[in-house]
This record gives sequence, C-alpha cells and structure tokens, in this order.
Amino acid sequence: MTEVKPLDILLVNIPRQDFYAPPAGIAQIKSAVEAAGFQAKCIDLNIDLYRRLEEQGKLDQMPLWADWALTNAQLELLREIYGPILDDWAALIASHNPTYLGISIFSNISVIDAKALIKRVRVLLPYVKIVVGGPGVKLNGQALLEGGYCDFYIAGEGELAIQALLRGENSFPGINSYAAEIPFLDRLPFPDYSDFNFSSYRSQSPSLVITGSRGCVRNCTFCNVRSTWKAFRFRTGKSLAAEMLHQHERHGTTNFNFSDNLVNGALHPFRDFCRELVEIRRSRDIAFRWSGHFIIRSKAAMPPSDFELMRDAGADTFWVGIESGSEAVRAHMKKMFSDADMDYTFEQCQRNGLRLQPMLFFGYPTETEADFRQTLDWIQRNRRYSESKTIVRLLIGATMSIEPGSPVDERREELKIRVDEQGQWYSELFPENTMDVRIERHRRALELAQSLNYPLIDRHSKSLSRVRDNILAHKIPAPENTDAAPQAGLVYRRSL
Ligand code: B12
Ligand code: SF4
Repeated sequence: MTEVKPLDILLVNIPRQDFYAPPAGIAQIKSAVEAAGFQAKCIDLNIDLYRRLEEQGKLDQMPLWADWALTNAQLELLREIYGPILDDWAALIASHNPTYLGISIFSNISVIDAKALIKRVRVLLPYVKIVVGGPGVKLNGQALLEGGYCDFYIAGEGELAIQALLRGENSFPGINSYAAEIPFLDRLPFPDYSDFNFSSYRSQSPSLVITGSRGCVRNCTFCNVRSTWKAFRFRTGKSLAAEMLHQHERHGTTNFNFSDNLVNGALHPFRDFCRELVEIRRSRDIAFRWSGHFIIRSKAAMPPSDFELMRDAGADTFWVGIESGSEAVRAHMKKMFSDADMDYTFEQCQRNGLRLQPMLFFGYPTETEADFRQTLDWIQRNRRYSESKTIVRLLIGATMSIEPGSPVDERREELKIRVDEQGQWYSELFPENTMDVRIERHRRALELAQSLNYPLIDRHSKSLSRVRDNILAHKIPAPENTDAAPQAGLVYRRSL
C-alpha cells in the first residue's frame, strides 16, 4: 500500500478576480512551497463561483461581487446566492484536511469574502492554521490577524516567507509583517499551474499571467506603486522566454499577459526578451503572443527598431497610462512624457500592428477646466487610432482618488488638500475641482468618447452617479474614496 502524504498547504483563490486565466499568485506560491520540499495543492474558488453562477443562469448577478456599496435588497440577494456556495467551499477545504490553509486575497474587496469563508472553515477545521497573502493583505493583514481570522499573514512577496513558515520559522521577515523584496527574480521557480483545469477559463485559447518585473521605474504622483515595491527588479529575457516555453510544453499556452506594472521598464532585458522570442519563432515555429502594461518613452529611448522588434516577437495589446490630455497636468503627475512622445508612440504602434488600451482619469488635484478640455481634445484627436483599430479599448477611468502611500497623499499639506462637508477631497489651491466637477468631467469625457464610437471600458459610471445623488441629496457624508467606504442610503458589504 502506498502511504498518502498529508497535504502541507491547500492554497485557495477567492472572488473576486478575473475569469480569463488561472490565478498567478497561488500558482507562484505552490511552486515555491514545493521547491522547499512541501506538498501543496491549489483550488481556484473564484472560477468555481463563475461556473456555478453560469449553471444557475445567474451570471448577470456577478457585479454584486465587485460592488463596494450595495442596497439592502442587493445584499440580501448576495447572501442568498452566496451562502450555500461558501458552505460548499468550506466542506471542500475540510475534505483535504491540510496542515495549513493559504488564502490569496487579490484586492481589498476580497477581504469580505475571505472573512465569510474563514468563519465557516473554522467551524469544520478548528485546528487548521490559516495564512493569508496577496495584494489585499497589505492594508488588511494586521486586522485579520487581530480579529482571529488568520493565524498568520504574509504581506508582499510571499515566496520566501511561506517557505520559512512551513519550516516553522515563524519570525522570518514577512510573516505577520511586510516581506522583504526578493532581489533576484530569475531564481524563483516558474509558477505551477498543474492543478488548474484550463478549459474552465474564459479566454479562447489557454492564456497565462507571467511576471517579468516587480516595481516600477516611475513614481507617478497619484500612484501608490512605491509603497508596495520600493525597488524595480526584473528578470532576464532568457528566463522569461524559458518560462514561456515551459508553460507551452505543459499546457500548450501561447498567450501570455504580463502582470508587470510596465513591460518596458528596463530596455536592455526587454530587447533581449524580444530577441529570444524571435529566435523561438524561427527555430521552433512557436508564435507567442503577449500583452501587458507599457509606458510611453521618447524616440531617443525607444527608436522605431524597438517597435519592429516587439512586432516580430509577438507583442499584442498594451495598457498605456495617458491619464490626462494636458501636458501640464502630466508634468505635475511626473508621467515624464510629452505630447510629441505620445504621438510618436501611437504612430509606431499603428505602423507595427501593436494594439493599445489607453487609460484616462479625471480631476487630478491641479486639473483646471482648461486642462480637462485638453483631455477632451485628446479624445477627439486620437479617434483616428480608434478607427484604425490601434486603440482597441479606451479606459474611461474613475475620478481621482488619493491613494494611501502615493506621493499626492504624502504631499497633502503642500497641495492644501482638505475634505469638504461631503467627505470629498479638494485642494484649496484649485477649489473649483470638487467631487461634483470631477464626476461631471467623467460624464463629459465618457459622452464624447461614446459619440466618437470609441470601444470603451467604463467601470465607474454607476458608482459615481450614486455618489453624485448622495451629494445632491446632502444626506450623510459621502466617502472620500468612492471605491472604499459606505455611502448614504447604501450598505457596505461588511458581512456575508
Ligand atoms: C493582472 C492584474 C489584474 C487583472 C486580473 C488578472 C487575473 N487573472 O485575475 C485585472 C486587470 C482583471 C485586474 C482587475 C482588478 N484589479 Co488588479 N492587478 C493585476 C496586477 C497588475 C497583477 C496581479 C498578478 O497577477 N500578479 C502576479 C502574481 C504572481 O502576484 P500576486 O498575485 O501579487 O502574488 C504574490 C503575492 O501577492 C503573494 N501572494 C499571493 N497570494 C498569496 C497567498 C498566500 C497564502 C501567500 C502566503 C502569499 C500570496 O505572493 C505572490 C508571489 O510573490 C496587480 C498589480 C501587480 N503588479 O501586482 C493589480 C492589483 C492586484 N489589482 C488591483 C485591483 C484593485 C484590481 C481591481 C479591484 C480593480 C477594479 N477597481 O476593478 C480589479 C479586481 C478584479 C476583478 N474585478 O476581476 C490592486 C489591488 C490593490 C488592493 N490592495 O486592493 C493591484 C495591486 C493594483 C494596484 N496597485 O492598485 N487586475
Ligand atoms: S502609474 Fe504606472 S508608470 Fe506610473 S508609477 Fe504607477 S505603475 Fe509606474
């Protein structure tokens, strides 16, 4: 009889995440754990939710999982649908009887789902040691620990800390604290996706997340990237190409999405990576396609030959942070590119068949009406790229929110940022830029883009109109950050 090894750690991923590809976080943690000699298994509960809702003909209810502020009726509906699913998940976890349960919390909103699941798991498996990790743990880990929801939290990069935890080294940096950044990313094992059923995911062909770098070379004033990653670290082109080949051999994957904040942060390794893929295409006839985030650089930094190399290497679609049509606003943001750099980049992308998903947002603290009109001009001016299908989607982002840990947050005094009686931020230096005005700018930009037939992504109209209604009704103060706090007449998804 063969002896069944007990499962050292069961890793689960919870809603709400994307449904296109298996989750990279737990796949990365699994390979790190197994490299240290422990046994791990991954279960993607997020995709399980999707498939269950699909079976029940309730996919239209999916937005309930991504909404911060629900009406009482919506909350009741969510509880009714979700309660039995959470019970099933707790039973599934209990059936594996692992020593540790690792829960990956993708964003702040998933903390609510984590708590609801943990309450149920604690009843069925009172002795399991629960460790939470993932991007949503950064701000919430300590509270989850103090609330008894977990035995450990690992904030930041989890690979080394989880290995130490399983070895019993509970005071290793990162355990119940923020993990030190891992300097040499090439030394990490490739993520292990063997526990996932690729046919469950929504992408047409098997698609995977890949990480080429952590951190960013920029420090845009509205972004909190430096509070998450201090240093920019990157993998070599050889290592990245080897991971692609590895995943291709195991899962047939030719489509990859970079999780990096930017793929062109370090240009030498980026070019090496492209050359590796050109060579793989030539010698093995494998045509990888890859997409990600991208920053605009000058012609001197990225000459036309770089765009040709990207094309030959299978570069596909890139999110690009334009943020504002005003050069003055972008200069204040430290975006570090001019209109000329942007025009050059768009032209090069068009010429080489690279597709773009530009992102805009509204009401940066220094944004005046004149600046905003330049964003409207930008939308007008670039419609030719939408018509030529170089711009495949335009992201009409939210109104500016002041992210904890961002340079704007740290410079609140200098910018004279105050909170008005509605709980919304404004700057005494630019008092016309109120939440009302920001919401209005969002609406004007959206309407213009719609009228010009841009293919659009707009995730914020509904929540912004709720905030506006609250402001107009002058009910209880609306939240400063529309994504993260209760609003008048609505209930926060505080318990499930
Ligand atoms: C790709 C991505 C997406 C994709 C999702 C792809 C997918 N398959 O689900 C898309 C574009 C759909 C997306 C959407 C959203 N995203 Co997003 N996304 C990212 C991004 C760029 C990469 C995530 C990733 O895959 N990284 C690679 C893996 C390997 O890293 P990881 O998951 O962080 O895992 C590491 C650690 O976190 C940890 N870890 C992870 N799990 C576990 C578990 C255990 C037990 C342990 C110990 C450790 C651990 O160890 C891993 C290895 O070091 C990050 C930013 C970034 N660069 O990380 C933002 C990020 C995660 N997203 C974020 C947000 C807010 C969202 C949205 C809520 C945005 C919105 N308002 O709609 C949505 C929510 C998801 C949804 N509605 O579907 C925030 C989360 C911030 C927060 N604390 O809440 C981030 C950090 C961006 C940011 N700086 O604001 N996102
Ligand atoms: S907005 Fe993008 S480019 Fe700017 S610091 Fe953040 S991640 Fe980097």
